[in-house]
Amino acid sequence: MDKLEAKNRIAELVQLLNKYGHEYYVLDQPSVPDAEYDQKMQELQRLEAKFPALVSTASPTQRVGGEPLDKFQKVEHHVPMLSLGNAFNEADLRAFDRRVTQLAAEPVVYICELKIDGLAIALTYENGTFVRGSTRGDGRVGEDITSNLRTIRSIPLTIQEKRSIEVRGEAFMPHHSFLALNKGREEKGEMVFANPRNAAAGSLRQLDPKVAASRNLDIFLFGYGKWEADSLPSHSERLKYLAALGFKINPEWKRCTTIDEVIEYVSYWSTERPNLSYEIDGIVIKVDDLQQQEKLGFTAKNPRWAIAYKFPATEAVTKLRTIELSVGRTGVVTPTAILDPVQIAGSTVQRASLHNEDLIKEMDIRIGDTVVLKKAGDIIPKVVRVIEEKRTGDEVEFSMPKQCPSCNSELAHLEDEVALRCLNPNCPAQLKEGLIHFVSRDAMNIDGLGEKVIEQLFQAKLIKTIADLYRLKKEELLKLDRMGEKSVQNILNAIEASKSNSLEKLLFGLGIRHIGAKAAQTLAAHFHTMDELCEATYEDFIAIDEIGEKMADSIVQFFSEEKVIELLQHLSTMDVNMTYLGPTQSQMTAIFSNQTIVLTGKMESFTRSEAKKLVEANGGSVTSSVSKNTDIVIAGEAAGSKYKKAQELNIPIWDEQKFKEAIES
Ligand code: 0OW
Repeated sequence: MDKLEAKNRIAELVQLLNKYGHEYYVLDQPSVPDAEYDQKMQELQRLEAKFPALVSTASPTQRVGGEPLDKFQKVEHHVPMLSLGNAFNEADLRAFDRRVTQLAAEPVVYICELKIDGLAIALTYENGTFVRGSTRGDGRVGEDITSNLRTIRSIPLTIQEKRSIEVRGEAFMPHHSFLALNKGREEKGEMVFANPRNAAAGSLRQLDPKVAASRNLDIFLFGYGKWEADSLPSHSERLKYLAALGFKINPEWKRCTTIDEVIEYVSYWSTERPNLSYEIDGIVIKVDDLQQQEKLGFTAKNPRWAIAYKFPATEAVTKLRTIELSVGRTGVVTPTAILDPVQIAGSTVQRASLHNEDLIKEMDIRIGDTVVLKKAGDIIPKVVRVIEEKRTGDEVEFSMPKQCPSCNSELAHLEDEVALRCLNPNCPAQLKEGLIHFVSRDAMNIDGLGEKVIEQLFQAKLIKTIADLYRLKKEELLKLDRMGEKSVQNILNAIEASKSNSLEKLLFGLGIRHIGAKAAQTLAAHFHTMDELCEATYEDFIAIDEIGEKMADSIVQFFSEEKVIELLQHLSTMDVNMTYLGPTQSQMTAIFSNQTIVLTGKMESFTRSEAKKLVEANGGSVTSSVSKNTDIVIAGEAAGSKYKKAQELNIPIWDEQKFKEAIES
């Protein structure tokens, strides 16, 4: 292929891939399968590698930039990025309506929008190409974070008109990304983010765009910044125009002709909010007509033509009874507050992670304290503060033990970590957690071997190492409680089936420090067999883009351990596959990938909407009625007709415990 042909093909691929990206990330309506997108992306990468002079900034291969910055440049906003005045109740909203109507001296129509809880961003396009993105900062001066914003797939690199415009919106982290990010950080003994907003802000303030790219951020645009005058008469027309240009607009906006309608919209989303896959902290109400906006103008800080209704925080007060310690598979010792059960945001909470000793000391949390609880990100219960005035003097200060609660080995802090770790490789808790991890969905996916079964097998000394799983006998399993013939056979079949997994699942299941599912996939796809991996050197690993120094060190050290070499030999003799079988989207997605789930009955640990969110965060979709297309019915207490229908249709029925185990795995 000569240069001209390459130029044409590259232009064609860039246009196609940006179109596919818009369909997938903005409209959520992909028109081609992932495999076709990946194949065209690989063709473009090959052509650009052959003809580097033909690479354009609009190419989707250029989203994750080069070297990390050493600092962010400052950017001045020609049109200040204002904040919003707040309303906290119906009376505030009616007062806002009276003020606006009086000042406008005529009736006004409002546009209501969900108030996305992320961070405000400005995007500048010149001649239709994305050239700069910045944070709001103090409203007048922000930081240039263009390289990080380029990694957000729903931000178009070029728009449908070759015009110059600055648009504004809110970048955010969807719930499922937030949950996955915190889970990974907790496992690595790192500090977790308090809520999706902090996680999004922290991600966009990273100097290395590769980090931002890994955080699955998203954005909704909500208005103009600096623009060449256009004849659009209203804010709602602008929203439609921004969508036509290729921007992602939140679809829930609504035109309200009276303040009563606004109040109705606010009340609807106050209850519907937990069903969203992202965090909102209120509703933004704006006058729709742009001339009326002009007439109303601004105060020093806020537009007079807009207000933010803020939802009341979801908090509750309860007593901290005791602090339990758990030892994770990486040896991290995590303190958990055990609380008097309390209702908060629609579900019963009786546990809340306290993360580490530093936090307990910082907040001076004592056993017996009365504490304020909040649901961060609407899912994770968090101890916000102690109510000291309620102290009686009987409260007991807490200190982390010096010994591991499971094996009594000395606990230690590694390097600069806040987490306290048990370093004993034979610690029963770590071995057990390691087995739970090994059988979990993203690892070897051995259905039926949930936490409770592993616990029993471990206590009965039927398993200690991973290899023992493949030696389990039918009569041994039959001894476990609530284990009938059928369940035992299902487990043995699942163990046998796991031998055919592709290498990346085994690799992730081995629980190598700093090697998550994504890194395992990268390594498997790169080395193809376990032998190649075992023979690879530090240099071989560090040469792979996604593998950093810590990860390379950890892999080399892991494969040099005698017990690992022995384990791999055992697994190989038991015909556990150790070859990369090539990724398919379904192999990489989570528990409920492409499955239809029906929730019924009352669950102890989750509200209906939390359970729905967790199903969606793990690749499934929730429908309200049971049909032949239903894959699983998850039944809490007092499940009614749906339970019966599932039995009639012979659809698998999971109880809450099984759902929890699947999610936690
Ligand atoms: N967070 C939001 C949101 C929104 C702007 C326009 C003029 C003043 C506020 O979803 N939907 N619409 C606006 O409108 N602002 C929003 O968020 C603001 C931006 C700055 C501080 C808040 O994040």
